[in-house]
Amino acid sequence: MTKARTKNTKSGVVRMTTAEAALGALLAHGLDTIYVLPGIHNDDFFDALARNAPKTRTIHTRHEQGAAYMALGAALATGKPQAYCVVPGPGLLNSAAALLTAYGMNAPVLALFGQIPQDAIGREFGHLHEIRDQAGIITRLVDHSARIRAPSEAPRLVAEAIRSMFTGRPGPAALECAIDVWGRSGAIRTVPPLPVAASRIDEDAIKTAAKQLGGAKRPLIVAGGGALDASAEVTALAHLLQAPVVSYRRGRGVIDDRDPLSVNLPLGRDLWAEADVVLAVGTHLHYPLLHWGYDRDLAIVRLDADPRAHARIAKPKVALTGPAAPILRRLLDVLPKHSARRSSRADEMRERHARMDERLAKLEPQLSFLAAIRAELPEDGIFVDEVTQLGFASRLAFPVYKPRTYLSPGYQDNLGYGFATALGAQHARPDVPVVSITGDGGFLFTATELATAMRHRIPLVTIVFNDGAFGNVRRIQEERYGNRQIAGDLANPDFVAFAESFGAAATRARSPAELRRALRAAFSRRDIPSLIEVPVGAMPSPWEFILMGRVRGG
Ligand SMILES: Cc1ncc(C[n+]2csc(CCOP(=O)(O)OP(=O)(O)O)c2C)c(N)n1
Ligand SMILES: [Mg+2]
Repeated sequence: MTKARTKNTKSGVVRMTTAEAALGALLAHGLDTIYVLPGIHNDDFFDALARNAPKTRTIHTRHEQGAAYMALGAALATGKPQAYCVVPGPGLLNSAAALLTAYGMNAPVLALFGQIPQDAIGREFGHLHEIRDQAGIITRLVDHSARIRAPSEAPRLVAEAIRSMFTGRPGPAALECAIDVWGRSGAIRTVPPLPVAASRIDEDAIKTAAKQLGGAKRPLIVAGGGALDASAEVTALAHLLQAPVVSYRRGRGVIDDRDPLSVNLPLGRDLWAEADVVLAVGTHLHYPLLHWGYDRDLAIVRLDADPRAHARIAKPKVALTGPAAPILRRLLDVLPKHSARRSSRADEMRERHARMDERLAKLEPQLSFLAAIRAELPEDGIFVDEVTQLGFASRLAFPVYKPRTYLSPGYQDNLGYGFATALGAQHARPDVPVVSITGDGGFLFTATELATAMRHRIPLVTIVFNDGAFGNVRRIQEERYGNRQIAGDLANPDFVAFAESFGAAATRARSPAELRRALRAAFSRRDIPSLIEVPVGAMPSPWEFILMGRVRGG
């Protein structure tokens, strides 16, 4: 920490402010980047950032949701903890949709919230940005939260917050600190990063799981976001068992889509109907259990980091609790004893894929635009999905090759998440191109963060598919409500002129071939953001391939 403020007292103990102690603890955890929007409650923390400028990177946004979504994107793209810092009350609430999304996506995002003066908390004096029961609100958004009440508490509370992000159900954490506490000095004893307790592997459950899976005639694997760090293990199990792996949104990329065993949601449903044993890895099993159904003939082996998750919808035959990779490695050790050699299902799967591709072919122009993006985006480039027609189709048909190269909002599916999340991903991974696809509706949720991309030179490439509408809403009203249109048509800016007014590079592409050319130029630009507007009309509905009916359990 800076010499100006810190003073050695006795060994291992130094005198510094709460802000300096908290920042020192973040740095000790390798967390050197903070996405922020400043304000008086956090001025002392920002001064600590300024004093430590060479060691820290402070990325300021134009709205708190931008800061929180950027931290989310950075966390998703790297798998490492990322932090954001905003003022209390309105600042917290402005960031809340992103924090909620981080919770849904199990993303290690640390939120640092300011607070009104410590002694005034809960007394409703009408302090600037006061909100009733801020701590209570936070506890509804994240599993782990605390208030730093004194300088000496800061290192331990930061270390505990970061450990919590990787303990049990992974996910975000939050710390509050009052305006008059950040700058208070005290004797600080630093706390080294706290080890995440290794979870004990339940050998009995592993053996039962191995027997179930080994004896399965039609095994199926369902991979969710909890399998992202177990790609090699899931793929090895799939090969050993000749079990197809179904993934959708968060689990995309766990298995390489060039592997014939990788299947999309509708093909996964066909296979679910036939399956006798399912291995579910890090997934809510929402669509399979709630939409497709289950019965006694289906044995479910369920692996989840959160013991509360297993039996929420249906009790599994076998429950494995803990992080996916070590548990699956153990399963891979034991399984050969219980499983016969199986013949390859590659030909069968290729045929099934071909038939499914024929059904999906009606999703045009979505598929051709997605093919154009895939053709230009390098293998380890990152694609950031949105709640838009191209996004829905991408979840079914955009080939993904590696984990963390396809970022999708999961069950929150919140419109407007994409652009700022992609900015964070591109900021955290400057070594690979990142492409954000958005509708005209979703883009304008955070489009002002183009200013942030310019200020911090983030070379994100954004494609805005502009149909002049909340297209999804419009189509639902057309199909289900006698075409009584309400609240769906949009008055848009000229997106090219809009982006150029920030200093970004911008162009229009009217066909997949034009999009490829525009993308090539955009990916070669590594100093400023690029926007490509693609004017489109109404597109065919993807919902018959997503919201599908029951195939089991009557
Ligand atoms: C936070 C949030 N608000 C509202 C919705 C409901 N919603 C889903 S899709 C959509 C319209 C999307 O419009 P656009 O981004 O232009 O994409 P398009 O469907 O036109 O391709 C809306 C309003 C949502 N998913 N999330
Ligand atoms: Mg639209």
